Amino acid sequence: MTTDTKIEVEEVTIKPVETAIIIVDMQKDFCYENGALYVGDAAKNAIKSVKSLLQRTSVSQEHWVFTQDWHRDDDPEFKIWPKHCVAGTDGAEIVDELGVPEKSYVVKKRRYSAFFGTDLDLYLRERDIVTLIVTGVVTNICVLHTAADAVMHGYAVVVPEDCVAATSDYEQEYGLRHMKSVLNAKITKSDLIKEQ
Ligand code: VGL
Repeated sequence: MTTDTKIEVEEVTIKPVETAIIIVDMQKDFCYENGALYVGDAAKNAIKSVKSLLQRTSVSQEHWVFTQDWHRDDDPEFKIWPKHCVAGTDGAEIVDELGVPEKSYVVKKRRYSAFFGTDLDLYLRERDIVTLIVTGVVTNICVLHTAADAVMHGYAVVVPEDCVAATSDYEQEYGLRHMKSVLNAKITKSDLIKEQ
């Protein structure tokens, strides 16, 4: 499975000082083969792409936001999905490859959207952020719902397709298509993101 889709990608120019990078749920339960809800090989490619995006961006580490799905043991979401990302478990840890910098912000969330029941909007507004580069897993689930809430809150959303992953090409594509056509997100590739 590849992360390439038939969706037309566009070059995007961002202003680093007013941009945040959201790294959604890059956790062991989703990204490692022995994880409780493994996304598949596409997640490994996404880790590499996110890592290299973070290495070359001049967006401040303070504006890198790592989200963690962080469930109670009896979370009602487990009626939909197998148990995953239970608070405090190893599977809920962010993948070792990314190494969360001290200055970065970690948002623990119980629902698909990183805005729901968290102070993410407040954190971003206090820093005058207007654009979010949304990356991570799963494209059609937490990435999509976070992107949707971001747009509802008035942020411009950019999604580099190589930095997001889903369990099938179909889901990758419909997630991206929805973000593009319904949310007006800019769909790009990480090497097509230019800085002003
Ligand atoms: C997710 C399924 C269940 C995600 C979270 O991170 O996209 N997917 N919980």
